[in-house]
Amino acid sequence: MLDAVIVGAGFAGMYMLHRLRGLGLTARVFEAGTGVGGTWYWNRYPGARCDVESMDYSYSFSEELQQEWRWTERYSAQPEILRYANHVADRFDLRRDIQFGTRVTAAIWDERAGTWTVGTDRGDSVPARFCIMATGCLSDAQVPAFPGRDSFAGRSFHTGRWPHEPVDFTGRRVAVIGTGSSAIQSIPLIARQAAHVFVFQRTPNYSMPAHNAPLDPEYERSVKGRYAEFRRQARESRVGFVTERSGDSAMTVPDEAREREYETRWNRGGLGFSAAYTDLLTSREANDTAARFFREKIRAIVRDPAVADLLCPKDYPLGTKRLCVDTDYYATFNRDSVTLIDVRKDPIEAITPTGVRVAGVEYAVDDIVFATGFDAMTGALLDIDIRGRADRRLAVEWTGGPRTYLGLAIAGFPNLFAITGPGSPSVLSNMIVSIEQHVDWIADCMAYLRAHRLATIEATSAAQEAWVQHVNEVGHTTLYPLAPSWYMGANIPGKPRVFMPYIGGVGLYRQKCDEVAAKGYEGFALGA
Ligand code: N01
Repeated sequence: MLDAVIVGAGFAGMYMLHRLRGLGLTARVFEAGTGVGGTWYWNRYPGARCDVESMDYSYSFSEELQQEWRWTERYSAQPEILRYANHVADRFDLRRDIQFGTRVTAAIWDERAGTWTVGTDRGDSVPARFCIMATGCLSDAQVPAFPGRDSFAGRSFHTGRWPHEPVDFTGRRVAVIGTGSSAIQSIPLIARQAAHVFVFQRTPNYSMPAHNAPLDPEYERSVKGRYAEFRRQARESRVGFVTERSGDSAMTVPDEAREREYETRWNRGGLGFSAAYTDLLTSREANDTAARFFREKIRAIVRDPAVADLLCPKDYPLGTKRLCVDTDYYATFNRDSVTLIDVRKDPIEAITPTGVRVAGVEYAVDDIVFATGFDAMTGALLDIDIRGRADRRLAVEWTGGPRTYLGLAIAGFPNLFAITGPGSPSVLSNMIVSIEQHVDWIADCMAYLRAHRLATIEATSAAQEAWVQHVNEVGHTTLYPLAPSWYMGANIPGKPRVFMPYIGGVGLYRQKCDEVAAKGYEGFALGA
């Protein structure tokens, strides 16, 4: 009997396997892809790149690994991150316990045996004491049900399911549907090749320049010289990496000083912009100052005023949909070969065999790129038939939105853990920091159970309800719920509108999780 089944061989699943082995526990990982890397295995679209800096976005658990691995750019591109994932898999000999090309379809709790039975699309039926979901928050790719979606006769792609061979767009007419991070990264590169790109935009996004560059060797040396401290600060920070945080309100500084600060941050690039003032994500008035700054930037870059206006976000606060980080996104709309089409007023009517139809006009294309996102945070979990005590189905338990204790565990589902699940900081943080924290917590918990000869651990309903309420309350002290974002489930028709991640901050959240463990797993029922 295995101690654990781990679902997914992305960064979470790989490290989970490594930690369990270190405890002398047995585990098998099931992975739908043919290789490791999760997000970085699937998202191979042109321009795919991390928006967290390379020195931050990497494992910290091995000093040798973090000292020896060399990143080449400030922000790593997908192929390099995938090479890193493969290097980690080889270095720690992970592959022998990973079954690739196998999708987990069911996880059923066997009340009498006190075990999970995990079923796969390959016919496996594997019992294990624990089931650990390392299924990722943005892994369930979605193509909206556009009328005629499957009638298109040309090539079509989803950014999150990109082919493994390079796709050549030279001389082709390409439709890109969506303007989230994936679209914003890929459009400039597709536009360099294509004869024409038609961008179908429903909601414009706020995007920061990346100012990507080769990694400064001096910076690399300095971080490596103090990596332990650098990582400690990241773990205790709000978002899992250290960024210069001001203690001021945007409304208490003079206008010129505020503009200067925004300019400095724009020139620095990246996600640190929202840390410019304490109230950018809590006060609409403060946020408006930053949003105005962005709109002016867009208008200064994009020559055609009508196109610039269409690219300006106006009806939701900056940062409440995930801030994007780009290279030449707005400038790409200065190309004659790029056309922006507003599908807010007139939604896409249909996909036809030869193109995309909007407001009675057909845009004839050879290729369609669906950059239409994911059923975030809950999709990958609910795609699996998960049944806990008394045959309770997770899909039913979560009808009104996800309910977890600490984003890690679910009442009624003993010995089941979710890594970076809804109710934890996950998508609002540097994912690798959050992954390592969850994996370490779960591994420590399993070691504790073994040491105390305990067979099961299960969140109590009371602790779960209190946590759900806390997550909700903290979320609603911010502006986040004002945007129709995937954080709110708003991108999936019919999905409950609940702010899913925990926005209390990575450092504070870690403290809470550690306190729970220190108090003998407070809020959990432990069974012999
Ligand atoms: O997906 P998205 P993504 N008709 O959901 C549009 C991470 N990530 O893959 O905004 C027309 O953001 C939709 O429109 P709207 C990052 O966390 C990180 O781009 O719903 N359009 C939107 O424009 C990110 O947030 C990196 O109105 C439709 C787009 O499709 C997350 O992944 C890179 C539509 C989907 O955007 C997801 O990003 C890439 C419809 N029916 C991704 N349905 C980096 O590290 C949807 N859309 C840099």
